[in-house]
Amino acid sequence: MATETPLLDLQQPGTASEAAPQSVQTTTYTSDNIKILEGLEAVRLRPAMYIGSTGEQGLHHLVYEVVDNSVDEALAGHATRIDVTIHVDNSVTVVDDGRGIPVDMKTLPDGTRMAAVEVVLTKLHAGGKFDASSYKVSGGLHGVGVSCVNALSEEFDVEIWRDGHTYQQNYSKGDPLEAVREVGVSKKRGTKVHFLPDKSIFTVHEYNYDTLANRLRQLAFLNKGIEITLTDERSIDAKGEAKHSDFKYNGGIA
Ligand code: 0RA
Repeated sequence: MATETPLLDLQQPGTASEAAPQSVQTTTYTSDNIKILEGLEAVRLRPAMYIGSTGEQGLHHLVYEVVDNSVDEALAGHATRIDVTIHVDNSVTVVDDGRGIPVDMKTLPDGTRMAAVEVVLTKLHAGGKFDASSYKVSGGLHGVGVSCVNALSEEFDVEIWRDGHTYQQNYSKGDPLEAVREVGVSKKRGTKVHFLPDKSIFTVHEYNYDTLANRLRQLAFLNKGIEITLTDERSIDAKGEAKHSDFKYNGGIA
């Protein structure tokens, strides 16, 4: 069983525990060891504050937000490919072959216990570093986090392949429908996110293939070596073929 990392880590920076008199509290809290976690209510109340707009740009921003998490996992050296699919209902799936979002149990500052993936998907992280500092910005509207996508989705499903197991959890409008559960074994590694943007929030409900393709091409160019694909199941033709793009830029001289 993995060692638990507290979400509220009350360290005493600059104080050697041996030197400090037992009865004297010298604790200094810095922004570095306090992780402020807020719920997603604010995101549904003021979506534009988090994703820029509730129009066409905001709708597409949801995809960029999810893909950025996978790009970060690739930049950390753990993922090699990212596959994006637009489904017939304009829901989107993003799959990567990274380590998989951790599923170990965490204790929140209020004592609630929750799987790490549920913390990632239901809490806004502000005012401090998140564990493993894996939530970096990779362009655009400053990685507001995949939890915002969850908050603004009618359906949001995550599947994780990690340590020989498959884990799943489903959400609606940011609320979990059940706890994270192990649903089987797997030799794969990685994360799949499937989401259906909430039609009551967005004023545009159809994804534009070229808009997504242009952004994914740009990400593949900026992050050489990562393979990023886009498949459009809305466009399946008589031969059963969907529109598809495959982006991969290698380092050397092409
Ligand atoms: C936090 C910690 C670790 C991985 C991730 C998050 C992670 C997040 C996403 C989102 C999409 N794909 C992702 N893949 C990984 C690493 C923890 C560890 O294994 O040590």
